[in-house]
Amino acid sequence: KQSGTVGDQVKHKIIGIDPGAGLMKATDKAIQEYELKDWEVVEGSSAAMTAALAKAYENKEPIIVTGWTPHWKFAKYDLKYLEDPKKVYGDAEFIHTIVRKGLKGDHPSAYKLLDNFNWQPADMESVMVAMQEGKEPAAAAKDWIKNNEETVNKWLEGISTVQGDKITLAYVAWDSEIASTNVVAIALEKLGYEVELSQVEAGPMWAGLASGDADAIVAAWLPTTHADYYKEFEGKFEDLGPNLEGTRIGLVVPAYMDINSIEDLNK
Ligand code: PBE
Repeated sequence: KQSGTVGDQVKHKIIGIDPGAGLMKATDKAIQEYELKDWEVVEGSSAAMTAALAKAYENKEPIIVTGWTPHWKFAKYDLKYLEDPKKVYGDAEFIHTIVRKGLKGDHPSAYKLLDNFNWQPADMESVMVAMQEGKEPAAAAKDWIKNNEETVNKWLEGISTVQGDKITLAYVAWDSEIASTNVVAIALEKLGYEVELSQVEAGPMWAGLASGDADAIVAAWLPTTHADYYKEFEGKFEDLGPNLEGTRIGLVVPAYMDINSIEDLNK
């Protein structure tokens, strides 16, 4: 049994991810709203966060991370979201596909495929689990596409093929978006596109889409997580709507920890 308050046990640290993530902005807000005065959100990356979680979990040590669903960590570990009575992290939301202005005229086939792209949280999670188990993202995506022919054929149905036209997809190295972006890239390749994957930070991802440097993203968490970016660039992109429904963000802890709510962090 751990002694001291939860804050003492984890040295008043919440293990965060990349600073541009909406989840990080929401966590800063949570610190304010729940008056977590001497708490610190540690900036890092998705990979650093999951490494810290793995290490703590192996040793049954306490840890608090910024987390989201869909994510392989819920398949691998027994975890729970801390309750958020003030709803700082919003409700369940959607992931949207967003394209640059003019894509429809320039690359109608890619536009149609991107508009059709739609899958379930369990699909995304299965690609993430395969990646986590050591598969290269492209190979994990290929396997998923092979095993889900019916779904993929629906995305591709009736769309004319092209001959090596170039499409750039921007994304952030969040495990969920590595999965989705690789799957869409392979679907585009089936149509004959040559796809470049451009890994950037969240701000540059949105800015690149608005400026036309990137053709599309499948990584827009809305209406809450990326609300600021959406507002900042609104009018400079085309929103094709949700490609996945049922995401969640928040503070996540191992189930063996004896706390249930963000409010408990103040005790
Ligand atoms: N995430 C994963 C991102 C969106 C996708 C929840 C880490 C974010 O917080 O911006």
